[in-house]
Amino acid sequence: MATALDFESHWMPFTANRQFKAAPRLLVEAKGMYYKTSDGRRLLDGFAGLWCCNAGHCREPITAAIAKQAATMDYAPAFNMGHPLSFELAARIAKLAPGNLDHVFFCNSGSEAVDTALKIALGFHRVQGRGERIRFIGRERGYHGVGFGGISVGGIPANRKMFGTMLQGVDHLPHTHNLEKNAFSRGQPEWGSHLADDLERLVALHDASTIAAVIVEPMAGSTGVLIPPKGYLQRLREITAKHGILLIFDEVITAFGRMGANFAADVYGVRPDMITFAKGVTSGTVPMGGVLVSSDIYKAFMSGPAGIEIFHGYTYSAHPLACAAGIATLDLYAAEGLFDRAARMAPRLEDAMHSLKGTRHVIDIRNHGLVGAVELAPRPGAPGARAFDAFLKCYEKGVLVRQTGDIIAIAPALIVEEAQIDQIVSTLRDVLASLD
Ligand code: PXG
Repeated sequence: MATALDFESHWMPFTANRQFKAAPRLLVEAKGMYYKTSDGRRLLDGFAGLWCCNAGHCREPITAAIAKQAATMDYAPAFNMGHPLSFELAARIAKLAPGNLDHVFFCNSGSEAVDTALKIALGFHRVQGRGERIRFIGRERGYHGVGFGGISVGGIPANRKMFGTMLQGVDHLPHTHNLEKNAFSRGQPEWGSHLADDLERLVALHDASTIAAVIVEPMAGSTGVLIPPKGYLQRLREITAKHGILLIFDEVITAFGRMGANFAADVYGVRPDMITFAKGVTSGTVPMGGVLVSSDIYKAFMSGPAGIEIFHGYTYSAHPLACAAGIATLDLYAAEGLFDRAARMAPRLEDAMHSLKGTRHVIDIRNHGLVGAVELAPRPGAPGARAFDAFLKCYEKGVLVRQTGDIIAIAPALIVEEAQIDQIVSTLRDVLASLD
């Protein structure tokens, strides 16, 4: 008999450790749309891992490319040396990206991508003699990872309150979530584009000459799937452009097919100056993140003083295994037309999600692309408890969903079948009906 696992040493991230270790939920295998649990149950993955395994789990072309690369060249120094795969992958990503977003800086996670983008913004202004542009504008309910930069521009109180003063000189736009105006919207809500005008107020307060960049998630995933109101992102683009402020889209969740296109920037028809990505670039197989920057930004650095243009980078920037995984992943997305498939399945997910209207506890349903969310009325005095119970019960019934606050989010791999969407939603329906 195998020895019992000792759960003590691993301090788990974003997890109630004591609660989890008292009743662990362990996954041991994955294939396609399914996980297998340590007690031998099959679990339908309604969340693509954590918004990342867009091609489905353990797809052979990707795992084979990783295995081959691991045996061919495990690692190459990231500074002053190169390897061919990083250049190939950067060119491939640039080709997918909108407009003049055509250079890629690689890192290993969404958090690193965000901190990298913020540093590039500061450097961009400085190399052009505008070193006083040092402020960042984020947004309430924004999630930009867990680096000090990311939590500073992010707008999640729990992620910030324990960690002191963070970056100075950061201000926040209001979030766009409003159930009185927009409950049960399908796709982009009608109300709320004017919330972008608050940026003019912040510009008036701080003066444009002090602001480096605005960063937002085009679709805010982590805090409960907040879909941008019609016209909102366009307005942010107009105001930032008018004042010489860079616009960064954090597409860690939305890039690589999640919204039914290459990037959310394509879906919403707005071109930012930088896009951060991670997750889907390798379909979650090997950690990788990156920042896509415009040719203007790249050129500005390349016109600066000779020598190293940016004193930034990671030991594992463009790691060969991640690059091999990335190339194989992009090949697979293209070969199977998975982004188009996501666009085709989106209406099916929309209809299925909205069929939950009227189910017990449900106060809102929202969706865009291959993303859906159900917001529940909180239990009095116990915010988040009802949705966490829903997550646990779905898990017991063989479906993995994601809980954040009183919201249940759904974001299946892009290979999801219609019957699997129906199973996810009908499980959720049964669970909600049975919950206190
Ligand atoms: N930016 C955005 C927009 C994200 O969604 C990050 C940055 C940070 O990425 P890393 O790779 O450093 O974790 C993220 C991550 C959830 C959930 O349940 C979302 C994320 C991670 C884990 C869970 O919504 N997003």
